[in-house]
Amino acid sequence: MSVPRLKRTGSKPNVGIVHLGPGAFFRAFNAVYTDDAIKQGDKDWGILAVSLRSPTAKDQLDPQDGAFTSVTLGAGQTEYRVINSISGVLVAPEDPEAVLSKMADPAVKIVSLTITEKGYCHEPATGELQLDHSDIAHDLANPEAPKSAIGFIVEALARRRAAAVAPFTVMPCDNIPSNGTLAKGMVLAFAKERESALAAWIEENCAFPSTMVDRITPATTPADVKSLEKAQGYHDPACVQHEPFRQWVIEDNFVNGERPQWEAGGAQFVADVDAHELMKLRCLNGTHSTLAYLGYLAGFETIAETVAEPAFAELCKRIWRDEIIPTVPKPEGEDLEAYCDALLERYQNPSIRHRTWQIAMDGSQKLPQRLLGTIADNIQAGREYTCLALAVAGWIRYVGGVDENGDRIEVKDPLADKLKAAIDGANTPAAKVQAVLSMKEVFDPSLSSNPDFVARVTEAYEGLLQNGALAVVKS
Ligand code: CS2
Repeated sequence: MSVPRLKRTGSKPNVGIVHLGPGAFFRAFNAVYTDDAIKQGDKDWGILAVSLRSPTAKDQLDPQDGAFTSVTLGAGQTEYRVINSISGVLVAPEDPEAVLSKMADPAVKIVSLTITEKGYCHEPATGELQLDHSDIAHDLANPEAPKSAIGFIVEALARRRAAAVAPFTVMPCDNIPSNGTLAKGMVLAFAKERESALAAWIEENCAFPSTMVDRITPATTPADVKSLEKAQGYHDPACVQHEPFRQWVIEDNFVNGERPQWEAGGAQFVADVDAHELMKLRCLNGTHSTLAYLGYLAGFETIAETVAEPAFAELCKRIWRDEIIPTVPKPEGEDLEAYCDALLERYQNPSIRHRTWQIAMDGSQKLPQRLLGTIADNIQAGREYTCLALAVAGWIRYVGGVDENGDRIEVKDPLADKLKAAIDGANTPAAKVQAVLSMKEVFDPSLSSNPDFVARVTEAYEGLLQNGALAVVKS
């Protein structure tokens, strides 16, 4: 017997937000908070979700009128909730004009982003816009049919300016420090290439709040869709599975102060997000990436399986205590030790199957803010960073593309080919490490020329080659 499809009941909220990047994280996070706000009476904050690449989200959500299921996986219990905040989905490459005209619509007040680190088209080590990035070059040549998020934002803002409409707020929700400042820098650099008066108008009138976002959300698998079918009796390929925890800290900086009451879902509005973001990036994402590379190499499929090995749990505790917490200024209202204790429990949640391979993706874009800044701070303060150096070595070992059994690793990274060529082109372990560390896209020269840093990463890399990740972490 075929299972019926999930279908929206009730009307769609009016669109007030265009969101770029309608993946699992957005659905488990922004869409849920916005649903909370709409339920409290914010009727004009429906979301138009825009995919910049694949039609998958549209294909999944359209037959359901935008409704989907958020599945909360607690350690012992599962909760299901249908989310109704998405009013429509567009696929940008199919019709860029439809996207631009919605973004230019005066009813749209916010453009939010979950486009991953690489979506900002910046150089990870320096934060500069990559003018030679193929999408950026394309969008400068074809401003009315853009491909990149930055190209869409600038063209839509140009149209609003021409029509004497106030700009929207640009709200990035990716794991990058000061993500509002970064997005602003990319938008202004791109706009300047087009017209300096446009850049000046954006600078004067637009707002780019920084945000800290947090909810562990593995990619949805066919097995997840099946188990939802079993539990709820309907088919919903757009469903998302996530942990109970969620935290959203937002800089309260919106054009004309217009925004939904995301407080309804527990969002915190603060004057300065940076300390919260630093805590989250270094404590959570820093250890996540460490566990992803070393855990994958040790043969573990998920984070929960990795930290079930006591040596990996101990590695996390040690790295937090000795190498991360000392570098993090305490954000208001947080207790760093308690935060990290809670993190380990979140990682241990056996219901969350977060693959080490998924987190290992795009390391070249993630390392600077997750690990390298922490290492640089420790070097400056004369502190330990042995475990962080091991994490960097784990990444270099991983992007070499061959695992400890000699099998191929499917490395997903914009710099994958370059990394592999650097590693394969060198003969000794030390030369391989040196070849990767000299990649300026990732490593600031002040770090990669530090002899102590080079020596520690090399030593750790040699240890991984000789003994394997599990033995190294256990030692
Ligand atoms: C993870 C994050 O995939 C990754 O790189 O570290 O997506 C992580 O799960 C989230 O930042 C948690 O909020």
